[in-house]
Amino acid sequence: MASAPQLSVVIPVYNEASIVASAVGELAHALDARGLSWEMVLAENGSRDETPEILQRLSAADARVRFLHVERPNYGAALKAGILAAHGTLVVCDEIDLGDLHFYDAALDVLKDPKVDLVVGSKAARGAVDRRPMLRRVATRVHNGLLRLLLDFQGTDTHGLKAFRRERLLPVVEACVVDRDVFASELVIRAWRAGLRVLEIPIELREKRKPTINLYKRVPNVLRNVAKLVWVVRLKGGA
Ligand SMILES: Nc1nc2c(ncn2[C@@H]2O[C@H](COP(=O)(O)OP(=O)(O)O)[C@@H](O)[C@H]2O)c(=O)[nH]1
Ligand SMILES: [Mg+2]
Repeated sequence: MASAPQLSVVIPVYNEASIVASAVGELAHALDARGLSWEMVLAENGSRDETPEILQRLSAADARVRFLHVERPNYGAALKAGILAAHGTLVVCDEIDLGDLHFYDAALDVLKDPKVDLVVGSKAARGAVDRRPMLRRVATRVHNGLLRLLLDFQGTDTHGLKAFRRERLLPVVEACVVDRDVFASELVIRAWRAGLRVLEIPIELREKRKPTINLYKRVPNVLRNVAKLVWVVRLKGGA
């Protein structure tokens, strides 16, 4: 790579053949329109559909689109690998069904303030709009309530859109111990506990397709990883 881009967009991708090409195309177009130098790191793992082939094709057509492939389906591991592979001064963590340019604009604006390290797009902050089904909205509240209760989390959301200064967050990312869904929570909680300046901004959540992962199937793993986090961060004092 000639020089580091201003922005790396990191997106975990899993079985997204129906939307991945259009989502990447729309995002590339929008980033170009903003006059930014950028790269996209698409961290795919374990897909059983055409997603890897589509990503291969997209990255062959545009060197700024990078494709990371590992075998195990694991959202957190993919996100972490993507962040560690990113080169940009700033990083936006996005999801392939979101691509919310309002968040990019607002977060990059907030990050002009050199004192801010991490911006979290919250689906549950005052002013946010969340049109997902009731059960998923409740799950977000319960998850974040648990984090508040067990880990002194002070915010309203940890999962989903984030933007940060790569160099400031790298040690935090490297310290993270859990994977799957809870990695995203660990990243935000550790950043905050490490004294980094974290700001939340409300988002309007619109998914480009229906959720793919069954909510109930995620619960045992989330609980196990939250318990592990409580053990490592609070009881072992590994903050
Ligand atoms: N690499 C990878 N990406 C995943 C995995 N599960 C979900 N994703 C991606 O993570 C993002 C969010 O997934 P989604 O199904 O919308 O879950 P939600 O965050 O609960 O809405 C999308 O870009 C998915 O393609 C996984 O096991 N591995
Ligand atoms: Mg989604």
